[in-house]
Amino acid sequence: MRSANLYSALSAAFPSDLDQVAVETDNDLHYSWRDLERASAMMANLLQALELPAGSRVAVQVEKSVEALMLYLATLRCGHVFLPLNTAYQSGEIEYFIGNAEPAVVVCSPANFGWVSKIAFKAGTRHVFTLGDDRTGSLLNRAAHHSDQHTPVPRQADDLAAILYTSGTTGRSKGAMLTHGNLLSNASTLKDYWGWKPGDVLIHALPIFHVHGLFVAIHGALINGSKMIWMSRFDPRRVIARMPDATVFMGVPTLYVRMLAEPALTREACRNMRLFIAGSAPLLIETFNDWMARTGHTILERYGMSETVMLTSNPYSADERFAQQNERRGGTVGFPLPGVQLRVRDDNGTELTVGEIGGIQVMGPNVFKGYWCMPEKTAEEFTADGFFRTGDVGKVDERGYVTIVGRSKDLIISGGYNVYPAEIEGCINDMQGVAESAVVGVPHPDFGEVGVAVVIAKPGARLQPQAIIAALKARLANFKIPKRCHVVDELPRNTMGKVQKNLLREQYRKEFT
Ligand code: MCA
Ligand code: AMP
Repeated sequence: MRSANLYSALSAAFPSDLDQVAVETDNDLHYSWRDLERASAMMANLLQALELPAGSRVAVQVEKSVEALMLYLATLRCGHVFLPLNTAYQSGEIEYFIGNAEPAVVVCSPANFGWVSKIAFKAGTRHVFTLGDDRTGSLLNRAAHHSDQHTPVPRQADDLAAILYTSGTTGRSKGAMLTHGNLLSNASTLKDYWGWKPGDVLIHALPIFHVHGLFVAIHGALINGSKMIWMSRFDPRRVIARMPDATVFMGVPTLYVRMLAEPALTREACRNMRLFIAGSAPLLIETFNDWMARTGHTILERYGMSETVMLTSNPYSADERFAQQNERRGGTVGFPLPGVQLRVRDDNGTELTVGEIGGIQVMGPNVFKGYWCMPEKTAEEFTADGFFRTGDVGKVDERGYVTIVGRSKDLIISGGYNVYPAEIEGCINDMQGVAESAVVGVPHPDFGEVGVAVVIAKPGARLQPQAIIAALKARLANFKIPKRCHVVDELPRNTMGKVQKNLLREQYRKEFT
């Protein structure tokens, strides 16, 4: 049977002239397609020499670099499972992920080797390598001794390629298991849907430990043999300065908001650009309209999840004849992608019709295999007839455009990162003198939404909001920290005694706007 290894499909799309530039970095390094191929082969040979069991996890918490991208490709090549981790995660968070996923290999930044290796060895990981963002570290030193020729290990479409941790609808983080088939089908669909063409150049300014930067952006460029202008971090001025050399940009709404604040963002600056894509969080209609007015470009908004990769997208429709019937509509996330079935159901599971609001359920070749080692959780999130419950609430209009109107899951999306109030509340409730807490998301001009913590003290205890924030910073990734904390006498409750978060959201709605 033909191998479905994702790397084979991606590399088949590399240009025939492998000496062309594949990645150009912001510190002016140029990597050719041959460099990607050979360096990832050396890393794959290193991983294979470790003689790990099939399906071993390779957990990676490193700063963004082209070598980190090569490590992802190497993991695919040798058929292991890539497990990327946000660089903001602190030791308690890393301990949970490593304990849960039991990776055979952990790769971390040289500066974090002390604490990460301690956690990894304690959890039974045998191999811990380092990888810096300046081409340093034991991973590269060791890979240098291996051959630069490597044949990708045959994989079936159903074999795991990656695990991405997400909290799904409730509770502790769950590892969403994505297969080679999930990722390849989505990448191929998006290549056609977004009209990728020869000569396209992508500005890559997103982190590479989540679906958006790692899969949507990188696969998009690789499967089209397109060059990437690679930015180690997002800087609005640098992105705008490079637009004349590029054609495609992808970002979370915060990136668009920040670029709009730059006077350099003009029609002229965007003259060469073909497509601006947004997702991961709701794009405000003001941002959509302002972008159109300033640049002449209509942002294409799409919607997806870690569990499903991309689900819906506004149309690309470069063909002007269709522009009127098939336009990109602000405030909507477009149509289900080809191959994706999407339906809206009420709480009783009854199918809703045009314009009615309910839970969004999906099915398709892109939908994940389940949560790592959590068969019950997986079963809970699927309907009897095999649809995945997204936890997003939305509607479909008469023309088929999908609009997300909210979420049934208690989730805050801040600057494109997911923050689970239950996790933050758990940390606050553990603090001395705290009786109870509630964390709610409120509008924020830069991050779209941010958390506000509302805390009640135990009788006789005196709590300082700043001390609560400082204590959280020591335990959690920085983007999860509530941007404000209020100590109050009581929380609003319903007759069942449950905290009414909707009232808190309303009360603090204008905190930042
Ligand atoms: C940084 N900070 C944040 C966030 N990022 N606070 C809330 N939300 C955030 N997202 C805070 C830090 O805690 C810090 O606060 C201060 O801002 C400066 O941190 P720094 O790292 O320098 O910030 P930055 O470089 O300006 O980063 C902002 C950013 C970044 C560029 C918007 O958050 C980002 O790259 N977001 C993209 C996330 C993404 O790729 N999401 C895709 C997920 P202090 O100084 O107080 O410590 S994939 C997904 O959702 C699905 C599947 C999909 O559909 O794509
Ligand atoms: P993640 O768990 O990081 O994969 O985040 C997935 C969630 O991000 C989805 O379930 C949605 O709630 C949200 N999301 C992604 N894209 C959009 C979008 N374009 N509009 C609104 N919400 C989005």
